[in-house]
Amino acid sequence: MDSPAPPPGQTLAGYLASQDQADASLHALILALAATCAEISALVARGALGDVLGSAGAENVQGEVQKKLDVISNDMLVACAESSGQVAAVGSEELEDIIVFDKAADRGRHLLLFDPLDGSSNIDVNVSIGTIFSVLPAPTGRAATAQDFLQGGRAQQAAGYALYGPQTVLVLTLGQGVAGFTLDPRDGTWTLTHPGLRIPRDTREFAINMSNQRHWAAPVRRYIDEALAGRTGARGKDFNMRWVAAMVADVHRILNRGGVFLYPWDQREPDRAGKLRLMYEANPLGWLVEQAGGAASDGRQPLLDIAPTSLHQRVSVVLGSAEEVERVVAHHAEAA
Ligand code: AFP
Repeated sequence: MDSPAPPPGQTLAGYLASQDQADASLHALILALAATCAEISALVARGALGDVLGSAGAENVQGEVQKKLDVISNDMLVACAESSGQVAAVGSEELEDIIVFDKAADRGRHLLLFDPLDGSSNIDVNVSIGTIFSVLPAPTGRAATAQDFLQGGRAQQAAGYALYGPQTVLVLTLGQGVAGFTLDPRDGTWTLTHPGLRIPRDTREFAINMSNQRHWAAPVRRYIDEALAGRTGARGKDFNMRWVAAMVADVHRILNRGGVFLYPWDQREPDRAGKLRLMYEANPLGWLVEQAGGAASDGRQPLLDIAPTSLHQRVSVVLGSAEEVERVVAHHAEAA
């Protein structure tokens, strides 16, 4: 049973102190991450005035051109993890290899994974972007290795994101439901404004990049065709569509009013499981969605049940309102 939702108006520190799970080092890490996200938010808000827009002139491990803000926010989160003293090692979308803070010692109880700036293509056009993070347990009695990061999504101790939109919000789960906090940019404080977020089981809204339609597998085409057919089709209701091109923003909308998000495998690169990354995008957001009563799948199995094989592993993603995710999974099962 989930704990009853705490009252709105609490500070982040107060909320953490009220949780059943009294893990002081985890709470200290979350407070440190929240403070760094508040700093990133201030940089994002200054935009061109802060000389943070545009390209950094390099590519990341995914072969994507890095934006200045990708690099800046990555460096800020690495520094935050190290100075917090709670983290043994970090992995990031922007770093090919993990960083171990002390190779000679058992330092920090957690492993931290992050996508420092999700939705990079939105930065220069002033559309929502975010930071996603996932916290895993670190090994004890020895320094962490890359292998230690390959833990399934159900091993996460905390997961969350900061969304830099019209408001900056921090949405968090420690495995006891999902809570949302709003940043007051005047003093950098986070206040609980969205306790006990729940995703309705059904919806009339989907999010997918429709320009890839001709490349999708048959079960995904069938699901979207049925939605597009509207009230005279198999679904008997009209659907609306949204696509922000920042998963963190699409997931935030789904956590607040329901919906389903898909970034499926497609046949342009058949050997690639999908576009999105399992460890620092799909797993943390998938856990948040499950904790809010939704479902998260790769079309065949829950995202959180996937046994990871590499840090930058990609995955096909369907998540959001449970009824819709179940339908996509059923279409895949039928096709198989
Ligand atoms: P970037 O961070 O490289 O912009 O990618 C964002 C993202 O991983 C995810 O947040 C979006 O949902 C998805 O890619 C958008 O992809 P398309 O540009 O193919 O629509």
